[in-house]
Order: sequence, then C-alpha cells, then structure tokens
Amino acid sequence: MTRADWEKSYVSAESALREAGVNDADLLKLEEVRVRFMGRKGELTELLKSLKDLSIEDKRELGPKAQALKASFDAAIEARRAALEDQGDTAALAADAIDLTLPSVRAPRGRLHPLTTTLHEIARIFQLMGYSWAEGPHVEDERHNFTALNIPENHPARDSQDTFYLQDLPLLLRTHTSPVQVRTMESMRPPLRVVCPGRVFRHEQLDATHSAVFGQVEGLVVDENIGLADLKGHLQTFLQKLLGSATKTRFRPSYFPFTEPSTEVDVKCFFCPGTGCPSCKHTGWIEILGAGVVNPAVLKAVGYDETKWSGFAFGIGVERVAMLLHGVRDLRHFYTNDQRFLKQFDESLL
Ligand code: 2NL
Repeated sequence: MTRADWEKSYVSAESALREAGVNDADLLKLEEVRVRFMGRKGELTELLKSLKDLSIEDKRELGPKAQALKASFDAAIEARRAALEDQGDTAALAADAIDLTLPSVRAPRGRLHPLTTTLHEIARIFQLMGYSWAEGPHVEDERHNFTALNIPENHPARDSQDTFYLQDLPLLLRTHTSPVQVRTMESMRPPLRVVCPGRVFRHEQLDATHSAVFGQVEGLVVDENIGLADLKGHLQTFLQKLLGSATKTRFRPSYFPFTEPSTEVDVKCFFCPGTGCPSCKHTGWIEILGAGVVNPAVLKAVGYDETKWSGFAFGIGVERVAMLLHGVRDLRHFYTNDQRFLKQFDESLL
C-alpha cells in the first residue's frame, strides 16, 4: 500500500466515523458501530494493520495520527456507553421509586356494629344487676313462641300475615325472645334472673322504624313475692344506667297476654325540655319498653307452682334504643352497611 492509498483510507475512515452516529446510538447500535470499525475486519483495524506496509518515516509520521483516531473513537464509544448506562439506571430508579421514609398505610381496623354494642350495653347493665345471659334457637315451635305464653290459638300475632312459618313443618321464626325464657324456666327452678338478647322475626314491611329482622332483649325475674314494685325498681335503675341518672320514667297501663298487669315504660324526652319535638311526637315522653307481672298462666304452663312463685318480665327493642342513643332517624341505615355511616361509631366501644 502506498502512502497516498493509506491517506485516502484514513480520510474515508475518519468521515465514516463522523457519520456513524455514535452519539445517537442505543447500546445495540453502539456495539454494531464498534464492530464495524474495530472488529477483526473493521475499517479502523484495517487502517492500523496497513501501517506496516508504509516506510519507516511514514509510519513514524502517520502511526500516531492513526492511534489518535482510534483513541478518539474508543473515547466516543465509551462516553456514549456510559451515558446510556447512566440513563438506564436513572429510568430504573424512577420506575420503582419507593420512599421508605413515608408513613405506612394504616390497615383498616374492624369494629363492632352499633346494634351489637347497643345490645351488649343493654345486657351488660342487667348483668350488673344479677341477671344471667341466655340464648336460644331462631327456629321455634308454636308452643314455645305462643302457647306457653298464653297467646290464644286465634290471636292475630299467630297469623301468617305477622309470623314467618317454615314450609311443611310445624315451626316458625321466633317473633320475640320470650321462647328463650320459656326454655330457661323449663330447665331451671326458681329463683331466676335472666336476660335473653337476640334476633327476632316479624312479617313486616321495611320502613324508617320497622324491619322484618330486628334485635330484642327480653328479661325475666321469678322469685317469691315479686310484684309490680320490683318491676318498677329494676326498670328505673336500668334506664338510669342506660340514659343517665337524671332520667325520669313513666309507667302507663297496657296489655300483653303473657303479663298481668302490663305496662309500657316511657322516659322523659331527652331531645327537648319537655316542650315537645318530633322525637317524642310532641308528647314530651319517649316510649322505650314494654313489661309486666308474669301472667300466672305462663308460670303454670312451664310447670311452676303459680301460688308459690311470681315474677316480672320486659322486652326492649335494640334498634329503637340505638336510634335514640345515636340520634339516627331511619333504622335502614343500620342494615345498608354504608361505611360513611358505620365509621361514625366509636371504635373503642368493643
Ligand atoms: C315489648 C314488650 C314484653 C315480655 C315482653 C315475657 C316473657 C315471658 C313471660 C312474660 Cl317468658 N313476659 N316477655 C313481657 C312484657 C313485655 O315485651 O314491647 N317489647 C319490645
């Protein structure tokens, strides 16, 4: 190779290098370029190899020139590779950036439903007053739900308009928790004090104050010489513990087949100063529970000596109490499980 040929190759390699696009190449393209110039048959490799065909003097002059071209090529490739790797690292870091100094997301904590805490609150007060807690089946027979309670065969409460009966079986969904007390009396001798909290079922249209499934707490005391005065004392104590010691009570005559006499218990309205408001339907009083002296026919039906024993009983609706305690005006809020509603109830009331 002549010096002139070599110089031509040099100029051609130099301009090819300039146009190779090193500074826009990605990693794959960059390797292609490197092989194209510096591979075994690469343009630069050939140029360096062909130095050996030149005279000593030409080698001395052109050798460093060729080396400088290779060095600047190597440097350009290396700079581009470093820039690409740097970019890659930055992108990878951005893609899975986790700020370990951020506070963690709190796991949502469960809490008891306001109807559950209300039922617990009612039963707990009676437990403080010496009552024990009893539960029983939701599916009952007519004897425990009606007959033993002195509810006559033709009573409207027995109608399938009001009571859910099971298909093809002489069974029903209990309409109150009284059958639990009947079962307690069947299995225990007096004296007894018991509360029976639980779910009850009535064939009812759902509205702001009625539901076909609702909670009830019934209570029963049987002992010697139990009368209306005991009933009034226990229920007044209970209501003052539930609603505050300033709570005023009123006992109105009423009627239930299973108690005689029977009474409905009102508390002085705690929403208005007795002047009347929608909560007390402008009467100044709020009806809160029903009660009475146990009808001797009920004691007799469970095999108790009704000349020796007497008692009183009461029933209180859980939804109604929860609505009064929390100022809820529509009971359907308790069943729809809207988190915005449920989150308002105190987490600590477990
Ligand atoms: C109400 C009225 C009441 C009873 C329930 C009862 C149970 C037995 C014997 C006698 Cl085993 N009585 N339970 C008595 C009076 C009233 O509930 O309005 N509840 C929401």
